[in-house]
Parts: sequence; C-alpha cells; structure tokens
Amino acid sequence: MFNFKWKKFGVIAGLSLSLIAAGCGSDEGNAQTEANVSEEMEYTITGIEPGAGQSETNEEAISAYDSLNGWEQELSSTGAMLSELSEAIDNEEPIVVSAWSPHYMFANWDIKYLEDPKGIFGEEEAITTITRKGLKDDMPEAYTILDRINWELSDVEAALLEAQEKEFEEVAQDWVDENQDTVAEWTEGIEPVDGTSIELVLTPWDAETFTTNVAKIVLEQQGFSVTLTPVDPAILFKAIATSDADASLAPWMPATHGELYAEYEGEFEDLGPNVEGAKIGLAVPSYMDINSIEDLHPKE
Ligand code: PBE
Repeated sequence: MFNFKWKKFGVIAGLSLSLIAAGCGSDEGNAQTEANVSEEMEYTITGIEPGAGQSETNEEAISAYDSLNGWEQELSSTGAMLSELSEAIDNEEPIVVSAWSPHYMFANWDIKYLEDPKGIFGEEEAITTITRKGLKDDMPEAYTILDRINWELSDVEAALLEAQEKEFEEVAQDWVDENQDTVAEWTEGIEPVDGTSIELVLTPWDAETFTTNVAKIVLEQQGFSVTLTPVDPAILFKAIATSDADASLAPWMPATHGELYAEYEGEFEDLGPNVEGAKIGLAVPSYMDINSIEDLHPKE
C-alpha cells in the first residue's frame, strides 16, 4: 500500500528535480543542484553496523571517489539505517544508504543502486560456505551436506519477504517443507548420525539468518545437534580459522569480506557459493536525480 504512494512521490520528485535542472539550463546549474543535494545530506552516507564488511567498502569508496571527498559515513545498525531510509522517503528527502541484495529493502521502497564506475563494490557477490580445516575428516556427513547446500537468489528473496511477518525459524521450516525434493538431493546417500554436535556461525543479517536456519533444520533431520552463533564478520572468520566453530554459510565474496578472507586464507576451507547474484553498493531513493556515485558532490 505504501509502495504505491512512494512511487507516485518518486515521479513527482523526479520531475521537479529535472525541471529545476532544466531551468538552470547549464552544466553549472546541474552541478549546483547536485551540490545542494549533497549538502542537504550533510555529506553523509547512512551506513550500518561498524563491523559490517560494507562499512569498510564504504570507507574505500570515500577515499577512491573525488565526488565523496569530505564525506563521512554514519554507522549504527541496519535497523537504524532502514528507519532513516523510510523516514527520508516519507518526507521525500535525499539520502544515500548502504544497500545490499538480497534484502527486502528493494521490495519495500523504490530505491536504486548508484553506479560505481571504479568498481569498489564489485560486480556480483556470492554468499559462500566455509568450514574449519579437518571438518571433512571429522564429520564427512555434515561436510558433504554443507557442500551441496545452495539456493536460487529468488528463493532467498521470497523468504526475506516472508520473514517480515514471521520468525526466521518458521520461514526456514516452511522452505524445507516446501522443498523436500531439493533437501532430498542434499542428503542423498548420507548416513544419519547420532547427535553429533556442530556449530554454525553466522552474521546478523537476514539472508544469512534464513540460509543458516535452513542448514540447521537439514542437519538436524540428519541427526546432528546444531548450534547457531551470530557474530561479527571478523569473529566469524577467526572462529572458523581457529576451529572454534565448524562452518559458516555467511561470508560474502569477493568485495564484502574479501579482506577477512585474505587475512585467514589457508586456515579454512572454501566450499563455494551457496547463493549467487548477490550485490552490495550505495543506494538512493529513485526520485533522486542522480545515477552514479560520481554525481555526488564533494564537501568544499
Ligand atoms: N551485508 C549483508 C553484510 C554481509 C551481508 C552486506 C550488510 C556485510 O556488509 O558484512
């Protein structure tokens, strides 16, 4: 219901911005409009948790782009970023946020990624499964199942919409119930185990919470006793590298957690993507008349 209103706002705002730009009638005029918008945003990117991979990539972008000279990012939490985004859209104000997909933000609001000509945020991210060294020998059943587990992007997107109204445990159970054929392929030929404990670490974002909860249910069906531990990305890699935890389905590669991956490379096993076609970047409401990070304006 809100979506409709916002779309309408988008059209009106888009129009009035182009009229202003047309009225100025010169490149200088355009630059002026962009400068005002950047100033109105107080040269601030609305970021998320300080520990997020994306908080690092935002800093890289701020250093790399002349257009972001003098900008800062405001770090707090995903929840706070989403309320600021919602409020800005209600008031038709400009805002630049840390954005990623899959996430329901693109379904809930009419927002667009800013082009990233320098490629700081990468093209496409793959959500990746990693395990501690030795898991293959210690728990070959879990290792094989984890190696097989993967989703279509559309599965995750649908689940994240459902999760706005339900707990992730329930959404994951629904998915398992509705996708018994896929689950049967993941567990085909694997012997059941008798209560072996396995610990999965995850980061506190939605897509990972869904996928890790599905993995938990599938491993439990196989007889494992599964613990899920949410941590920051840095702790996640450390826990796997030191064998404090057994596996994770949460790293985003190559841009989001690439630095952590490189730091611990050789101390964990990479079982490959479990979701492909993910993305991170900076996004703005579609009514904003800019398309690229380079359309922002440095602080004078
Ligand atoms: N995210 C969602 C996370 C990974 C998944 C992009 C906000 C991060 O930046 O670490």
